[in-house]
Amino acid sequence: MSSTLQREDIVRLCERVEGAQTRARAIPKLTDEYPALSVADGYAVQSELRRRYLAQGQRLVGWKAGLTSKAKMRQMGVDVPSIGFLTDRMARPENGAISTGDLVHPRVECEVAFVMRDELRGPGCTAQQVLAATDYVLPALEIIDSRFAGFKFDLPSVIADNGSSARFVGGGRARLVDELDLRTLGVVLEKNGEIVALGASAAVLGHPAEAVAMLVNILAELGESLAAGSFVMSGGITEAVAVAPGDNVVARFQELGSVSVRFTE
Ligand code: OOG
Ligand code: MG
Repeated sequence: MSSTLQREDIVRLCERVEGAQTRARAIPKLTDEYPALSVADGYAVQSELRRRYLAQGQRLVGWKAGLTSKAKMRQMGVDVPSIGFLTDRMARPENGAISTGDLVHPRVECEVAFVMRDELRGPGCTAQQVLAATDYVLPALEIIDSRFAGFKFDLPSVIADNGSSARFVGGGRARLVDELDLRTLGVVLEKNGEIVALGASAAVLGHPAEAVAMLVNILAELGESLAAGSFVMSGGITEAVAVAPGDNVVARFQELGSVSVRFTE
């Protein structure tokens, strides 16, 4: 993927996104100032952000696919999937408290997460290859937090903002992929004891492993591979649900158990 941005523009946009992420301040979407920003430009900014965070001592632990279900695409008005990176700084324990003070306007998504046993490298990666390279799957909650005002963006802007990545929580029961039909897992998302969303895993590109294959193929375009041991989120099955301090959220997955978090100031 080749960006047409000058190096100084990449750095400038990256600093803007990094500032919004670390100060939890909303900024206008990047295309307001750079209307010609392309998907490749978005990934150039995201790669610079990853380079900076790793240089600051954060550890890359995996990747996330986003906008992989119709529910998510409809909610966000974007119809092309994207990827982002995950670092140890974003990981939170199951049943833990997540502070909202350092987030802009958090939303929660329920996802199937994959932990990779073998490295995968595109192009041409298939869902079959993903399943063969997977150590196990587990249920996960992703807390997304767009740094763009009103949670409104377009594809290049959200990619530059690392796919709205903020926090993630793995939990429930780890399972081997050959013990499950990963297309038909039902999930119920509850907030404060009430069902706020429900769906089935096939909502994610027909099969969540397809989202991981897509991610590996985008990584190849960025000159990267998916390392063994990576934690990979395959994308929200339902629309994302806004959360506030005091909220308790639990995602109950068929076969995979449940994963929960609560939110504080
Ligand atoms: C982009 C991130 C989407 C998912 O699972 O679809 C995402 C956004 O909606 O802010 O993480
Ligand atoms: Mg997500």
